[in-house]
Amino acid sequence: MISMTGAELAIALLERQDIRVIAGIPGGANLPLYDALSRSARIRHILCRHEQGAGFLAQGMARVSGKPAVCFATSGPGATNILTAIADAKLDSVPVICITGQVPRALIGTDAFQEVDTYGMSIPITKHNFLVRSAAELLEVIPEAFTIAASGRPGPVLIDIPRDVQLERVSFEHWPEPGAADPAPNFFDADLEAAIAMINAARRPILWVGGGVVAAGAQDQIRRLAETASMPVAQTLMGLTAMDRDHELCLGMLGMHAERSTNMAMEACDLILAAGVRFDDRATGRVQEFCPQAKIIHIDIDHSEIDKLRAVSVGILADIGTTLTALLPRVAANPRRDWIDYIAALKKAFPPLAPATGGHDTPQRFIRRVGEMVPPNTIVATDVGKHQMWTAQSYPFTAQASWLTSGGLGTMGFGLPTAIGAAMADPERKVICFSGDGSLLMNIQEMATAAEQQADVTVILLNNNCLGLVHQQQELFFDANCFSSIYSIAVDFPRIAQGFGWRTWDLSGASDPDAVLREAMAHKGPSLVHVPVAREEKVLPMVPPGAANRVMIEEVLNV
Ligand SMILES: Cc1ncc(C[n+]2csc(CCOP(=O)(O)OP(=O)(O)O)c2C)c(N)n1
Repeated sequence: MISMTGAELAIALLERQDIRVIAGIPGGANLPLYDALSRSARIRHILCRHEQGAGFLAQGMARVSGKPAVCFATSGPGATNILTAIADAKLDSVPVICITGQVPRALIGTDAFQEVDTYGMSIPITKHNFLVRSAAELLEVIPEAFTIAASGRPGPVLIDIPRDVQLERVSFEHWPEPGAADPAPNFFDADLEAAIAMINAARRPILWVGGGVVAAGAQDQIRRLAETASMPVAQTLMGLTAMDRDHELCLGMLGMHAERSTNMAMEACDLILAAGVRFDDRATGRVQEFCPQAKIIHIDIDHSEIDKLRAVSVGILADIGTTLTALLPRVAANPRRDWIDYIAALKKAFPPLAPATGGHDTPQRFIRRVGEMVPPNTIVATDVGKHQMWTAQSYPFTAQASWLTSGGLGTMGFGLPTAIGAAMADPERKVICFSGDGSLLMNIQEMATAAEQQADVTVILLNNNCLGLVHQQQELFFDANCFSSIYSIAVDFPRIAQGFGWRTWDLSGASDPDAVLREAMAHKGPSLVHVPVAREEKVLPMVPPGAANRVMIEEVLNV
């Protein structure tokens, strides 16, 4: 008979799930868990400075490893602080297991100190959640949480454990099996047949790839299908590492901040093979007017995505890699000269705004320059704003890179803690984080965590001293009434970073910015590169929110 407390059992079950790192912050309601964690020989704890930071650290670990990662928070404010990172994980399908402490069972519902209904609040922002009623339940709940988080379309699971359950003794005979992902559903042969026939018959097909391709690791099959069938590839924000950006068939990102030629190619296509995408409005524009001439084949692991926003001709509920592997040998090689020439003509008529080479004269060319200096498998994180969109447009992504961005929720403050988590999960790879001054301030306290862990993370701060993307929308859509988007003090970010023990470089006025950047990129350990950016620099093109993708703004006179 095995006997231990609920807290010891929870930690032992996490060890059996092969968890090596947990990010979190202790408090009254999860102290028994922390006490048990202190005795774990296998799990290292990363003490964050804010629970949102812990949630994003776990996201960084999960996004890079593809496996569930764990974060801890106490009840009440600890739990509410971490919820943003959990909602973010839900929208971007990231397998995070969040374990919160709760007030003792007898006090639940009494407005006890630091009591909030974490279970209730987390229902709509998790894939699943549990309120544990006894220590014995943990034997089922913890493995099941891992199964749910990793199966099908991944997502966050929250486990709320009352303090007295953590202290309760439990005896049991056998350890449960660790939770693992269920096998993916298989496609129906008839659907595959239909998809093959449609691809072979199409005259102007496009492959539209999203985060699901990256999660499935199906980049190789995507490239082979594109090359065999001469299908140009359009990417969602989450799918930017589904294919090398510099591949001749890659059209880059579609939608709100796409090249005009990419959105026009979508407009003209007669077939879309949509793989691992969710028809997000930032990608489709006004969805009723999206690709008006196209039939749609949709491959996705989540049945609720198929036919959700647009009726499709063929929906395939299966793993993308398995489906494409079965489909590939039956797709006819076809040069589709007319279609490829048409797209080349579009690119000539509407030359790309994304730079072909790096430099220091615009933020886009600067971002490309950074990409030219770092290895192709670099982990690239961003915050949210113009700098994020410039990175999406201009960074030379490869299929070996990892791209960590808050796509669905668009959470400022995502970048730094997620980049730290990425560095923890894969210390061998270079991790860079493009951030904005507004976003960096939202989780800047995690600089202390990075310094403590000596995380090899370089934050590249594109500082325009304003809430840039909001400022741009006010300029374009609110008659340049730039209310509350410009900061009136200039924060000295290098000094602040130095105060946290970071190495810093400043490109303001640098006579040889390439040399400074090269030195910064060669550095190991937490570091900041400060890059001043003019407020007037815009993210263009831009489709106005709610408009069809063909309505693109390409030039704006600065006001
Ligand atoms: C938590 C949060 N609050 C507000 C917003 C709305 N928002 C979107 S972009 C943006 C400005 C971002 O500014 P900054 O980080 O400096 O980046 P920039 O656009 O200047 O590159 C704001 C306020 C958001 N996305 N997330």
